Amino acid sequence: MKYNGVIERYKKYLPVTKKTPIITLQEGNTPLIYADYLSKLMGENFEIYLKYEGLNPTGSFKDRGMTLAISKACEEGSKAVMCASTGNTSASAAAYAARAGIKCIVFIPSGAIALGKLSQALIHGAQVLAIEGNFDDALELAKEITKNYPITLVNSLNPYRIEGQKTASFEICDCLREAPDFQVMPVGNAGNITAYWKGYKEYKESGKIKILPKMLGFQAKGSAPIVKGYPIKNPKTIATAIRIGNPASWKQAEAARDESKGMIDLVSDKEIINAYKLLAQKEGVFVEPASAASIAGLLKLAKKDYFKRNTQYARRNTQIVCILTGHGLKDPDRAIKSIKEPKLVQANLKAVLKEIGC
Ligand code: AN7
Repeated sequence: MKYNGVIERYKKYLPVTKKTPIITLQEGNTPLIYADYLSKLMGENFEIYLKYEGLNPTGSFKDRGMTLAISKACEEGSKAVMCASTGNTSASAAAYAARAGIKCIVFIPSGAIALGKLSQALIHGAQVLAIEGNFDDALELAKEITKNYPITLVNSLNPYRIEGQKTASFEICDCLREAPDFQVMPVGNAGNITAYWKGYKEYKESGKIKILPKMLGFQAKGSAPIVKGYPIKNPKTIATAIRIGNPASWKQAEAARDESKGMIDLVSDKEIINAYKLLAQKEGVFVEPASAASIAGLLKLAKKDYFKRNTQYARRNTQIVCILTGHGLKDPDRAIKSIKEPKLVQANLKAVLKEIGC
């Protein structure tokens, strides 16, 4: 049967009816890639998997929630949607709104979103306003406006976003035939950790899985309000997607952490860049910097023997799933800045052979 996106596949678990118009780009069904290099690096008895969400239609996990948010907005007769975004939400909202034939307005922090994401919001025809402030300022504006005007907010405060995004945990469980022991992921506005945890709990209640994973979330060091315990006024990090100082789903993220006996910790920009290069060069998987926070977190905890100390099921290998939330091509500038630029060589055989050491 033809695959037709996460709503059709998981409608049993989603707030849709026969009357809901399904606006889809066939999002979801992303690969769960076995990480050879990382699994070996972690040592015997560990299986590391990469949930490559960068392969969604607009290049990030946001499409899972956006298909449902836009479908429900259409069902309710909305003619316009709005979001504040560090980039990926705006790219996704713009694409799904275009497909639905409704207006999309996005607020982005001026000068602080990656080039690929900006190009997406623009080419899909959204009205893009660069706000002279950070993401948190932009979100406050979007909340205020959508409270008073007939425009639907499609940030993850919109509960349909969370509902759609929880389908990623269903896919992981369907693939492994059980939940993993640990799930590692970046945390920004904290909608995604909320969604995954909701998904795992629902799958357990429905008898599809027997265990629940420990949820391990990672914020960037200069933007780590949940780790620090207070909002950050001027969040900083090269991982622009997660440069968020006052997450909307703060409480729900803490609940996911506490109920699962996991943790929310931080990683430095340096650790993020090292993990970003390692993933690209050892696993062949190109992600944007925010997504590399998952791998930076995995390595940070591994160094402290966290996984060995917290593994409960000695009978089988310990399975760890790392969520890779966005594609590397979203932020090509960062890739080029992280590596030496190509060397200029004359167009003659001798010069080229000398350069490549032949
Ligand atoms: C690649 O697009 O907040 O913790 O406005 O783009 O659910 O916020 C993006 C967030 C991780 C964090 N990885 O997820 C936005 C936005 C990538 C992201 C996150 C984002 P949440």
